[in-house]
Amino acid sequence: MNIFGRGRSGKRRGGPDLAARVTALQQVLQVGGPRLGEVSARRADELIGKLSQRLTLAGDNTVAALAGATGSGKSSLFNAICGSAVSQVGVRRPTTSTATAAIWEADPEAAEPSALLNWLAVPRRQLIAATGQQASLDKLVLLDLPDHDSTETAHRAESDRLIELVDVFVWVTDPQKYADAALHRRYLSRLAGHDAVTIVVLNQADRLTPEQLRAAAADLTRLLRADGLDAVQVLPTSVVTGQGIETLRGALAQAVGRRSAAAERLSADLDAVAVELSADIGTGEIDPATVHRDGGLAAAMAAAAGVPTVLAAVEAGYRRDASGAVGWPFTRWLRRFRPDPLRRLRIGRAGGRADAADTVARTSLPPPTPAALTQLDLATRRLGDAASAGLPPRWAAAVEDAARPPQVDLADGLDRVVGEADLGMRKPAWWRVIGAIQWLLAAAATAGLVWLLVLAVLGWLHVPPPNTPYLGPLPWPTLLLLGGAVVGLALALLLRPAIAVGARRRRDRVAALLDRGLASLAEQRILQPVQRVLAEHRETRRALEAVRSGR
Ligand SMILES: Nc1nc2c(ncn2[C@@H]2O[C@H](COP(=O)(O)OP(=O)(O)OP(=O)(O)O)[C@@H](O)[C@H]2O)c(=O)[nH]1
Ligand SMILES: [Mg+2]
Repeated sequence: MNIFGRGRSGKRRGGPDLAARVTALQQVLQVGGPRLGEVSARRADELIGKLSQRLTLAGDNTVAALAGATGSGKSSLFNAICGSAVSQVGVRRPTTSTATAAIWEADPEAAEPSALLNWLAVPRRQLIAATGQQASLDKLVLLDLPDHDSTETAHRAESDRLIELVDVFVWVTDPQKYADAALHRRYLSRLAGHDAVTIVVLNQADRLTPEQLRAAAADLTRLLRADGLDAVQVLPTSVVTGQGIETLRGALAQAVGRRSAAAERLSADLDAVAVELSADIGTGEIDPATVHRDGGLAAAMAAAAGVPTVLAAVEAGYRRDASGAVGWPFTRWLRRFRPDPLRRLRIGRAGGRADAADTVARTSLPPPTPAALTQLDLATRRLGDAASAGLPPRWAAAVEDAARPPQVDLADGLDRVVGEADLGMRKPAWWRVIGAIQWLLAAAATAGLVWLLVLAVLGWLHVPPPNTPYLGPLPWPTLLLLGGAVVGLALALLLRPAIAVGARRRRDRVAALLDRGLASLAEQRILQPVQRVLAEHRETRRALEAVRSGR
């Protein structure tokens, strides 16, 4: 009889790929880190330890354990399978306080698998010759465990410890205790998915009539389904009448013969841990490549960085410099009364740049207003919310944290972008040409003025004036003075629209430059950290997929 569940027994599960699945689980823990739940991560970590130990001890042995409530008949069944009174059966409850191991070995020369037994830490051992009726159990290590419902906490601890380590569980229950809620909650429901390595025995069958036994078995089967053990069948036994003992022996022989119970148990453990971890990881995340600095964030960063103030200063600075270079030389001195807006903000001029060794850019831009900071905060929060859509809480929190770097850092970064930007305040070539023409015109006007003054002084002194040359009807000195002054002034006035166009163009160029600077700041401080968390989530999720057996 195949009591290991429908159609599963022949299928070797979890064998060669176990190592790959363990590696994947290690990757889940490593990449997922603190964003996994503590309990599930600790279980996974313990499982990795157990797996590597059990796999190195693999050998040919299959370890099965008789577990159950006190008085259910574990020791009696153990002795019945061993064929002799190896374990003490008693009327005093509980009877068994330390586990006993029976080891079936056909080869009389073979030593007991001491490494395995030491790992299990079971000191009481009985070697049984696997010959004759016992031959089918060759390589079985059967443990008689203390009860799990004891008044003695040490019994329960020992039972729990070994239940974690064994390959095959034989749950021994009896007509009185099979429905015990603690048994189902604490043990059987945690074995969901371990159907292939679980045997459930309803012992003391002799205490029931055949109808009662059928009803009890059906009831227990229903409870097992509710525990998530979908394929486990209930095996009725009686040590008194011998009912079911051979079937139980056959089931154990089958587990030993398959030689894969250890791998199957570990595989089921991996599946259980994967299910637990999947709650911490979820089913998907948004594509990291779709995380962008949308309009809201770009605008909020620009406002917080004081970009509008900078651009206004750049435009005004250009006008000021231009009128200094190409304006009418006679009114240029007025410029002194107009302060340099860029120098005032300590940006764009040599003095305003942070020197390389200095870690803090020091512009004198007014600090971002509370309203601008609120906008920035809102924009990063929105980005964090959008990027964390569909993630379990710890991952969502990690994404949101990444999207919101400390405000001081961000403000410092914004100031740096503005402070370090090359605002391109070089003087255009045409300024120099026009400037030279202006100087020539001014020089001509000045020469004309001096000439006229000399003529006037000579006239006042009644010294006969030298001949004044004429150009047409106009004397040269007058022509020089008026021509120089009028043409210079006209030139200055005519160039005003050109200066306005130049100022706007420079403003646009600086706007684009600052936008690039802010984009790269957003990239470094916000988008990349968010993308990194999303990429790690994806990596963890994919590693978890590789942990599952795919059954
Ligand atoms: N009628 C009947 N009595 C049984 C059967 N199996 C065991 N018993 C009796 O039940 C009592 C307990 O049996 P044990 O084998 O010591 O039970 P245990 O599960 O090992 O108990 P602990 O060691 O205390 O956990 C003993 O008196 C047995 O004789 C059975 O199939 N039918
Ligand atoms: Mg016992």
